[in-house]
Amino acid sequence: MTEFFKGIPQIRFEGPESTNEFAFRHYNPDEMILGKRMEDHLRFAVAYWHSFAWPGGDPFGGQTFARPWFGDTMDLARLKADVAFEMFGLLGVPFFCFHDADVRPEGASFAESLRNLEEITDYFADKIEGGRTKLLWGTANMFSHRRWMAGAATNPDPDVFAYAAATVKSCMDATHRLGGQNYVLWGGREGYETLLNTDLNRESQQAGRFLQMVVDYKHKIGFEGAILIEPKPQEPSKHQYDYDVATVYGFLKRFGLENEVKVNIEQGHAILAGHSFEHELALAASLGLFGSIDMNRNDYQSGWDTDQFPDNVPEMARAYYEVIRAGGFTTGGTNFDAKIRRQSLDPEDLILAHVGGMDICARALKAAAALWEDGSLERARGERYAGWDRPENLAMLKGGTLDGIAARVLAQDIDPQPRSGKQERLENLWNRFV
Ligand code: XLS
Ligand code: NI
Ligand code: NI
Repeated sequence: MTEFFKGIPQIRFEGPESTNEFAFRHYNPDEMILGKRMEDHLRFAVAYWHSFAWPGGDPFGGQTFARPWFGDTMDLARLKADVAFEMFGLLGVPFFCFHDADVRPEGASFAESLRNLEEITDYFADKIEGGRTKLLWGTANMFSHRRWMAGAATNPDPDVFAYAAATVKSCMDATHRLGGQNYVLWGGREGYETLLNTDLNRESQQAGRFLQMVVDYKHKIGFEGAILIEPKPQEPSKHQYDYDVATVYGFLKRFGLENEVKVNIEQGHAILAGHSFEHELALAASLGLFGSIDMNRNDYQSGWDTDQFPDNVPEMARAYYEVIRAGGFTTGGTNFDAKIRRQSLDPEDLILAHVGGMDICARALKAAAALWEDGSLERARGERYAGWDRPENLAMLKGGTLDGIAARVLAQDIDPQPRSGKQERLENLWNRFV
C-alpha cells in the first residue's frame, strides 16, 4: 500500500438510500440487467493520463497538482503505477487504459524510451496478474512531444513517420503483452493548422498506408483485440482528419479497411463535431463500426473539450440506449476519459469523481434497459416503417426502377398522406423511464 489514498475505504454498493459518499448508490456490478451483469454491460475503465499524469494545467496556467510520483525516473513511474492500481482496486473497476507517455519517462533516445516502456509493461503485467483490473486499451501519445507538432503518420517529414511507426509498434506490443482488448489511435495532430502549407491528399495517403501497416502488424502478432480510431473534429489541430464517425467511415472505405477497424466514440468529441453522442453511436452501429466509448462531458458554455466527468443521467441514458440497441459492448467498454478540475487537489477528489461518474452511467443504463425491455419505443419505430413490409414496396428497394415505379404511381393513383412523427408522444414515453 502507498500512503496516497490512506483512509479511503473500499467503495461498495450500498443502494440508492445510502448517504455514504464513499459508496455506490446505483453501480451494483452483480445486478442482472437484460440477462447480463451490470459490470459486463458497462465495462468501466480508468484513464491513466487524466488521473495520474495530468499536472492540472490549463491554457493560462501550469501545474496545480503536487503528486509524489511526478518526475522523470523509473522509480517514480513505478510509484505512479502502485497508486494507480490501488485506485483501480478501491473502485473495483474491471479495466484501465494508457498511453506510453503516461506510464514511462521519455528516454534520451528511442531505444531508451522503449526500454522504459518494456520495464513498466512487465511491472503492469504482475499487477494485472495479481488483481482484477485488466487492460481495455493501450495507445501511443503522438501529440504531446514537440516532434509530433506537425503530425505523426501525416507529418511532412518521413523521419517522423518512421518514428511513429516504431512508436505504435512498441505500444501494440505492450498492449498485446498485457492482454489488452483493443488498440486505439487518436490523431490529435493528424490534421493541419493551415491549408497554405498542407498537401491534403498526400497526408491522407500516408495515413491510409500507416493504418494498413497497423492492421497488418495486428495480424502478424496475433493480437485478437480490435483496432479503434477515435474521431475528433479539432483541438489541438485546427482541423483533424478523423473528424467524426462518418468521416472515419469514408476514410476506411477509401483504403479498404472498413472490416478491420472500428471506432472509439467520445462524448465531448461528438459535441465538438456538432453532433449528439447518441447520433455518433447510432451511426457507428449502423455502419458496423461500433467499438468502444470514451465517457466525459464538455462544458456547454466554454466550447472546449473540457473532459469533465458525466453528471447528466438523461443524456447518458440516450447513449446507453444506443449501446444496448447496438447489441452491447464486445471488446469495448466505458473509459472515463475525464479529469477532475484543476482545483480538485485532494486524493479523495479522484475517487469521488469516479464514484459519481460510475453511478451516473449505472443509472442511465438501468433507465435505458427498462425502456428497451418495455419495447414501446422499438414498436413505435417499427410501426413508422411498417409500410415497407408490403411486397410492392419491398420490391422498390430490390430491383425497382424509376420508370417501373413511375408507372405504378400513375396506375394506382398513389397520393401520399402525411402522418404524425409523434415526437412529443415518444419524448413523454422516454421520460417515464428516465
Ligand atoms: C483527446 C483524446 C485522447 C484519446 C486517447 O481528446 O480523447 O485522450 O482518448 O489518445
Ligand atoms: Ni478527448
Ligand atoms: Ni478520448
